Amino acid sequence: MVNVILKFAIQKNGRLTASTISLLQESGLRFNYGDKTLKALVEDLPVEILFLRDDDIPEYVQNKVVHAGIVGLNVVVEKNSDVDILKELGFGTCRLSLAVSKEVDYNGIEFFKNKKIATSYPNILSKFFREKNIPVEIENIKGSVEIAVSLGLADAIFDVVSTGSTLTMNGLKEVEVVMKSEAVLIAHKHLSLAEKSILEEIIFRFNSVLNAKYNRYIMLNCPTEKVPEIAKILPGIKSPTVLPLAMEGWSSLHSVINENDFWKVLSQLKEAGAQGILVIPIEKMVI
Ligand code: PRT
Ligand code: ZN
Repeated sequence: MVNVILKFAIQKNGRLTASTISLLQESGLRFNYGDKTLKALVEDLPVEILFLRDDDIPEYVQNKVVHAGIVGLNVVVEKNSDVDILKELGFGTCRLSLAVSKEVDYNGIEFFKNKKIATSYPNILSKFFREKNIPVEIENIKGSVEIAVSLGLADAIFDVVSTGSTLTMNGLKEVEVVMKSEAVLIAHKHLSLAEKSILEEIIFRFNSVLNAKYNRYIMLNCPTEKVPEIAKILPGIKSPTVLPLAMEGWSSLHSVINENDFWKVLSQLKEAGAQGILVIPIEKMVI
């Protein structure tokens, strides 16, 4: 049998690179890389990592130049690539928004009628306005989109926004969010069985890492009679572990909770009689 190697593309040098490499490494995919690395073999899995420009990844995956990869959803949608989007990875989060000069008295999407909008995402933008039946003129420019308005090149811009500080620095304000984006795992639509099984192993590992990242192990003490009430507040993976404490009538309750949910239920837990609450990070979590 021919040895199958899964070709996996990641961004070579950009905003997604560091988080992508951490996810791969936390998932036990070990490989050597440096500034000039273009490809690297993974030690214990039949996987080759290819370091590419993010714009090329969706098309390479579609054409099976590589089997799978990690790239921003915004790039996949803009390129209209015919690939499977398998998983949202929780980093590289941003939005694609319309912004106008902060002096503009903006009062709705009709503002854009017959206006000139500068963007590097012409496809997403033209689809958005086509669906709304609003005619606009799209100026396709690469890079430094934010200065288009102050240069008099356009009336508005459509670009990636994260904190919004670049817009503010350029005298602009965000007026419409058109889409939300984050890094996603994409794959070729027709992988062989062998290629699929390697990819499934990678997805399994990503899930263990990502589940662990957003969950916490929680331990607390409470009067034993309060266990059912507290267990209801903390549903856990299946049901919480309850252990007797040395002090008569008291128990220790252990469970898993999403970090965001923890802050929401903290006061409920205290009201229900929980004490000595400990919240601990989880290294890996296999459900
Ligand atoms: O060289 P290569 O082509 O591989 O990289 P690139 O320059 O095309 O992309 P890169 O590395 O800038 O971004 C890769 C991906 O990161 C994007 O496709 C998005 O999915 C995601 N991402 C997340 C962002 C941002 N956040 C972001 N803030 N991409 C770009 N930006 C830009 C934004 O356009 C603005 O100009 O960063 C600037 C600062 O944003 P604020 O709002 O935080 O000020
Ligand atoms: Zn790019």
